[in-house]
Amino acid sequence: MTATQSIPARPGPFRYEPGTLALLIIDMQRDFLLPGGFGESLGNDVGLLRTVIEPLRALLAAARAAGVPVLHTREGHRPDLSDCPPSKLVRGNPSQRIGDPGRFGRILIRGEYGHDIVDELAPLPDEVVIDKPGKGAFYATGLADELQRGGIRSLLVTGVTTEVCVHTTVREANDRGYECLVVSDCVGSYFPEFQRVGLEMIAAQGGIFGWVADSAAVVAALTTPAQLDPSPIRPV
Ligand code: TIU
Repeated sequence: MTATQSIPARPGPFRYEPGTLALLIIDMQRDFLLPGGFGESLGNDVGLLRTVIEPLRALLAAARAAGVPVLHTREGHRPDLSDCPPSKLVRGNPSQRIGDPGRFGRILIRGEYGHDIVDELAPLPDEVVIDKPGKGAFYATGLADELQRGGIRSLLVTGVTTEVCVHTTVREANDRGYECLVVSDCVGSYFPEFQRVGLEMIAAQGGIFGWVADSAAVVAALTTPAQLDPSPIRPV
């Protein structure tokens, strides 16, 4: 018998073995969350995304207190843009594209102030930070190796934006056998309708990509002792 934990979720309880769970925080970078960054350069109002910071800060504190490993990602590119496909480079406002000077340094370029994670969610020295050139966190990164090394099978997925980097990452993770719980108030979109539909898509069809629950349900589980459970959870 293994000790398992269960979180009330849609479309049904999300069960996991506590030692195999990690918190994945996608792209909570200044370039997406602060005025003057990449998100705004694409024509977006960054205000909606900022609602994610406080609930995610509380969830991050609970995960750290429970000993749940935390992995952060950052979307961005090398200063010479050699890892940025031309198709990505030419999109958006022609006067403010990836690599151009923005209010917080060159937009979405590694090492620049705007590329880094917002102060409220700053990684601790022992937490993994994955730099990714794409929308998905598995593409051209060491994330799969990190998860395997840590024995991780279940992911609490948070960050921005719901329908772009969160969705792409959840789909990638699902195809690789990871069980993903998307935390509804800890993911954000520039578009309210995409937020709603993005979350519905995850849990539809019996959980086609994963599960959805709010941070209150997740924090409650993280602070409750696991139960001995006779029915095994299918391994990755
Ligand atoms: N534009 C948009 O919604 N998102 C991105 O470009 N990247 C992430 O979602 N991180």
